[in-house]
Amino acid sequence: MKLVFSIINSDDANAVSDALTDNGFSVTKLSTTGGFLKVGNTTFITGVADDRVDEVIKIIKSKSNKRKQSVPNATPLEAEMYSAVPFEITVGGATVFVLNIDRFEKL
Ligand code: 2BA
Repeated sequence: MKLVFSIINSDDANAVSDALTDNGFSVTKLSTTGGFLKVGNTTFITGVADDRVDEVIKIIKSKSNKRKQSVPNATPLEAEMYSAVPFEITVGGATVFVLNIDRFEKL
């Protein structure tokens, strides 16, 4: 069994959650915050049989969109001066970690 952690844009959270549950996967949703942008994102935890991991990843991928995001530029130009020109980064669709589960029990 594996534990799939997927960090996705909160705008895609409902679509991912619905698609996973519709396909019979149990999902736990966590409200999380990215360390770089310091804005909210959503992390899903899914416990899944080894042979269904690819199916989970395929569903997450199909529902998570890549987006361009503007970030304020804090690059120092000279002493006490900073560039005001924002730069653009690509965020998403999903950051996925797959971990082994040593033991799984429902008590
Ligand atoms: P954030 O840390 O807020 O990062 C948001 C986006 O900012 C990232 O998108 C990436 O495009 C950019 N970014 C992050 N760190 C950067 C840096 N040091 N320099 C320049 N740009 C940077 P994604 O890669 O799609 O990541 C989305 C969110 O997934 C992240 O939000 C973070 O919450 C999580 N994440 C991504 N990689 C991770 C990792 N290796 N470990 C833990 N969480 C991760």
